[in-house]
Amino acid sequence: MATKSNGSLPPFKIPEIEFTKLFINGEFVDAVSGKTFETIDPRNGEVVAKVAEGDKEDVDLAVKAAREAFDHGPWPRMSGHARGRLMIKYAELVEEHAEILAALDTLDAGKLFSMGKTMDIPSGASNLRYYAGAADKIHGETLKMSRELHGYTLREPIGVVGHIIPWNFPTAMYFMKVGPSLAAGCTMVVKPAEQTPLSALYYAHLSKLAGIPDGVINVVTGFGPTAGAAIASHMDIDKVSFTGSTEVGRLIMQAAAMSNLKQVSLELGGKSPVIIFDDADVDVAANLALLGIVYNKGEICVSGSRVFVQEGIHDAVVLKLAEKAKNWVVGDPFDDNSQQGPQVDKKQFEKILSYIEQGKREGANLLCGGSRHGDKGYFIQPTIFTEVQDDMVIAKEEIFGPVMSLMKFKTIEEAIERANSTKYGLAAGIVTKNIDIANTVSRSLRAGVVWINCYFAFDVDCPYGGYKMSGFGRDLGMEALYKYTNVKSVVTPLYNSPW
Ligand code: TXE
Repeated sequence: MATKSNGSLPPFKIPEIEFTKLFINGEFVDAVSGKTFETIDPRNGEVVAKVAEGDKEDVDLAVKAAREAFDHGPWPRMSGHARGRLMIKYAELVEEHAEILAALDTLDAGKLFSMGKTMDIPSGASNLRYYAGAADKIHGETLKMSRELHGYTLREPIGVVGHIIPWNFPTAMYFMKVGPSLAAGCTMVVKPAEQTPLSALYYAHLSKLAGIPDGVINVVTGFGPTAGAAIASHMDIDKVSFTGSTEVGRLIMQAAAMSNLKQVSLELGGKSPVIIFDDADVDVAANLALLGIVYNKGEICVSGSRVFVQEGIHDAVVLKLAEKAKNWVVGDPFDDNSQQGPQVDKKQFEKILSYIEQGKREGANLLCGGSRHGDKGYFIQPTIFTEVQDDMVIAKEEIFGPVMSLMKFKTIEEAIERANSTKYGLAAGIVTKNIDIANTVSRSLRAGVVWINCYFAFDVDCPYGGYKMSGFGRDLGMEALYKYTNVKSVVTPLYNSPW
C-alpha cells in the first residue's frame, strides 16, 4: 500500500484494489474466458490492477440475470417508496466510501482526488437521492377521451437497460444512468469504459450492501467492440443508453436497428462555443473561458473549446487568459494544490498532442502551452490558440483535451452564425451583462444547454443532452427518468356505451 502526500490533508493511503471481477446476479465472478486486462495509472503509465475482461458470453449471463430480476424479481413490483428507501441507503454508502471511490477514479482516470471526494462522489449520492424521491411519483394521466370511454396511461419501467459509459466521469456517468433507471424500476447491465472500470465495480458492491436485489445491477467490465457491442446488439435488452464518441454512437444505433430495435439514447461529442460580448467583465470572462477548457483536463463533452470574443474586448481577454493559464497548476491529481491531472491514457494524450501540432501547422497563433507537461505520465499544458479560423481542424473537431481555439467576431448575428456552424450541439456559453443579448443569443443557439455568465452549471434537476450529432435523449432531471419508462394506455367503455 503506497502512501501519498496529499497537500494539506494528512497522508492519504492509496487503497488496495478490492473488486476486479464482473458483478453478475449479485456475485463477483471471473469472465467466462478467464481473461483479464490491465488498467493503467495515467500519472506514470504503471499497472493499477488486472480486471476481468467480459465478452459476449458474460453479457449474455448478465442480461439473463437482469431479465430474470425484471420478469420475476421484486424490483419492478416494489412500491416506488420501497425502491426509494433502498436507493437512499445506497446513497449513504456511496458517501461513506467517498475517499476510496475518489481514489479509484484518480488512479484510473487521472481525475483530481480532491474534486472527486468533494464533488463527483457526493453528487453521485445526490443523484441517487433525487431519483429516490421521484420513485414514488411516477404516474400516468387520466385522459379526456373524445368518446364514451374511460382512458388513462400507466408509466411502466422499460425493462432491461444496457448502460455503456465513458471514462471521463466514471462516477457521474454511472449515477446519471443508474439513478433514474433504478427509480423507474428497470434492471440493468452496466459496462464501464475499459480505462475506468474500478469505481463501477465498487458501486456494484455497495448496491449489494444497500440491499438492492441480485440481478438488478450487473456490471460487465471489458472492451467496447466486444462487451459493448454485445450489449448494443443483444436481443433481450430493451434500451441502451450510451455516452461516448459520435462514431461509436452511430454503431450503437446500427446494432440496435439490426437486432431487436431496442430504444436508444445517445450523448456524444461536442465542440461547444463560449461567446464573450464587449460589455463583459474581462476578468470574469477570462475565468469562465479558461475553466471551460481546462476543467477535468478538457475531457468533458461540453468543454468550451471554441471561444468567440467580440472585437472591442478581444485583446484584453487574450492578455488576461494568457496570464491565468500561466498560473494554472498541472500536477499529481492526489495533490490538493493541483488544478489539472493527467489525460486518461496514452491514446488520448497522443491524440491531443497531434491536434496541437496540427494547430501549429495550420498557422494559428500559440498563445500558451503547446506541449506535454513534465516527462512522465500523460500531462498536457493548458494550450490556447488565438487567431484561429473557423475552417481549421482544431476549430472543428472534438479534441477532448485542454486546447482552446479563440476567435474574434464583430456582430451578434455573426457570433450566432459561427457558433452554430458545427455538426455538434451539446452546450454553449454566453458572457454578457446585457439581458437582451443573453435572451436573443440563448434562443438562437442550437445546443442542449446554454449557460449564461457561468459554465458547467450542472444540476441533477437540469436535463442534459445534445442537438444535432451530439445525440438525443436527456440525462439528469425528470426527462432522464421518463426515458426509462414506457407509456401504456388503458381504455375501457363507460357504463352503457355501445361495445
Ligand atoms: O470513446 P468510445 P473513446 C469522445 C472524445 C474522445 C473520443 C474517443 O472525443 O477523444 O470520443 O474516446 C464503448 N460498441 N468521447 O475511444 O470508444 C467503450 O468501451 C459498444 C466523448 O474512449 O466511444 C466505452 O465504454 N460500445 C465522450 C464507451 O463506448 C463501444 C466521452 C466510450 O468509448 C464500442 C468519451 C462499440 N463498438 C469519449 N466501442 C462524451 N460524450 O462525454 C467502444 N465502446
